[in-house]
Amino acid sequence: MGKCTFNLAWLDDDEMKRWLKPVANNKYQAFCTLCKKTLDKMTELKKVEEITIKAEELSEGDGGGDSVVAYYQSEFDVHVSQQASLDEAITSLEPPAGSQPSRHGRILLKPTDALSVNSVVSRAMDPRMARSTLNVKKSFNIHVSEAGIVQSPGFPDSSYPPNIYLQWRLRADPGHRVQLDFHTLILEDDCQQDFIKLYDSLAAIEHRVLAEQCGYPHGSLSFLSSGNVMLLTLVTSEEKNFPGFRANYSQIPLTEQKCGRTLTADRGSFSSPFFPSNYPPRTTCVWNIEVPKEKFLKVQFNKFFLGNNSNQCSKDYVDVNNKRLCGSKLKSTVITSRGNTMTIKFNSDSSYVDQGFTAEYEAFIPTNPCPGRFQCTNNLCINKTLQCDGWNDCGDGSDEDDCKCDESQMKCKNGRCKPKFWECDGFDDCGDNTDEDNCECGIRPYRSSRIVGGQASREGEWPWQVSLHIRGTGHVCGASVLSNRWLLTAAHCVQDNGPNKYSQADQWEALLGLHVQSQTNEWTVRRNVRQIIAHRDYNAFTYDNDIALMELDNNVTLNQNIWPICLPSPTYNFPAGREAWITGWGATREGGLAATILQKAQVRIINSTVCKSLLKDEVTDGMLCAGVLKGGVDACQGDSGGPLSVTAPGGRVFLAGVVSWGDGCARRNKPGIYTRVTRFRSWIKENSGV
Ligand code: 4AZ
Repeated sequence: MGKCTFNLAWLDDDEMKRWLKPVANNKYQAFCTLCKKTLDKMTELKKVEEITIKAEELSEGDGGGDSVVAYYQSEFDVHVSQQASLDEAITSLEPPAGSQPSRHGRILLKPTDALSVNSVVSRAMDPRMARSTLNVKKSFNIHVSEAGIVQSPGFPDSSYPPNIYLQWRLRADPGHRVQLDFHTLILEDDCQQDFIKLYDSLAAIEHRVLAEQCGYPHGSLSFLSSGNVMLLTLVTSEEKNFPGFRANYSQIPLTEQKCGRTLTADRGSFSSPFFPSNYPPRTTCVWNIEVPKEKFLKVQFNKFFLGNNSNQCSKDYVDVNNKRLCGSKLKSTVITSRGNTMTIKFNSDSSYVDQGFTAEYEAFIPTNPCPGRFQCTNNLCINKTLQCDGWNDCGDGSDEDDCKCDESQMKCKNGRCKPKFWECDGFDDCGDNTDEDNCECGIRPYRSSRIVGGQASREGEWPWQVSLHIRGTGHVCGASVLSNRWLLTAAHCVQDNGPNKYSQADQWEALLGLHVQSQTNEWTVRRNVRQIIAHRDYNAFTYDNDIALMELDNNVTLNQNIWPICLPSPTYNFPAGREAWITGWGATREGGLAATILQKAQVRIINSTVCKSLLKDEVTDGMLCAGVLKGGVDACQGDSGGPLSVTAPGGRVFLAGVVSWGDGCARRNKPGIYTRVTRFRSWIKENSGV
């Protein structure tokens, strides 16, 4: 007999029939001795067809074909004050770690003609999955021998329903793993409300959780089981529902990607199994490196993501010559041996997986560790040209110490040289923050204190916001202050439109330091425009390169309501999920009227792949998506050209995008599209000097 697996609370009648073995007319025997309760229910069934149980359909794990894994879910209603004692009672059912199962604590049945129970594990359930308000509970059985797709209800056309608990039980053929790759995953940010949980099991048992995800996860979303089963669960809350997920499932032979081997070359590389996918749980790999006797070895871990640090690295870890590494390391880690051999062991426990590691090793002669190259303090060898180039190539910064700066570089207080371009970009490039001292942009000099779904801002809150007026018409577009002379706006704002000659500078008037349309005050400055420089590759059909500079006819004196926003360096990436603000006097609903008081609204940067999948029109690499996917918050007509601003960790505000286009305004799953300013950083510099 194969292994049988079930979770009593989830069995429907059809499934219960599978657990019966007809032994005589209308008499049945259960396969599992723990199914007593199921059997009682069975007797109510009038007729049960004989069903052949296929071992592979029911099997779990790879431990041979003659054992049974049975899941039994009990629910107890207890007063809050008794919860702790119930948990204690459940724990006390467990035999002490490492001990053999015995008849102590729990009776292990051993009927003569059925199964012998040799291990019973009891765990409390995740209370979020036992919520009384969950009104839809469903499970789906999927055999993954043929690849296919699993997705949340309604995906991608509508958001998932509230208050549901769904399970997808994924089974592979014996001798295979289940592979699950998420193509899209967008849930509510708060995991207490909506979440998915993946298990290396067919039941939602906590010691077999592979991963829990909510919001907009950034890490790898490709998962593998240790055996031939995996469980995917989705729990949602009462409100604020999001698009959900789509994932591809398939199976791969267990033998594929056997990890660990013996390495004898002078240099080489290796990685955790299935990198960059998450490694499977319950996996051990050993690499033995052996080089000629006169050489020593060093191994460098370039990527290292092994979950959260655990006590003494007892969960997932890498062991290098008996030194354990665990957790996640953002910088390269180098370990050197004082001999010609090295043993590297990777171990993952039964729960919570991560992306793993990549490593390179190299043999070296102890008297000349880096022939022809620079030796870092951490023993890494790097190309000499990488010394003093502003980048931390060693990982410990030693290649940037004691440098002589050239003309294009600035000297940090700590002696390091960094490209001048990096000054005042909101990042501590020096390591002692001296590249960010005495900077001027992106601050709010004075704070006394449309946009759809926003709220009125306070005066002086967005001192880089500009209102661009066409003489005789009034407000048409937004713009951002880059300096006392230059503004940045959208190219589509400055295109001729029939009789309207928007490309001509003399048609425009820029109002800086404005708060309420048609109410100027002592801080408001009105300027004519000297010249307009629209990007020459602006495409009026696709809105690609939707960016333009405006030079004012006279410099403005910065004041408490007029201040430049910072421009991000070209290499900066605004990560998906990052909070951003949109501001403007545009329409407060699609097709609606423009706002009089400057409006503000909070949105989030949206992953480009997700964004491309949501919009019909092309989203190019020069565009950035931001919004609130459930709808209701967005830029709209009249906000174009205005800023999408992001506050850097140091508190200064950076221009991430220029309001460009969208599919209507504030529609569900239709984020706003912004010109990606980092792409145009050098174009701005070349054309304005800013
Ligand atoms: C516009 O017409 C416009 N929802 C700007 C932004 C968006 C839509 C329209 C984004 O100026």
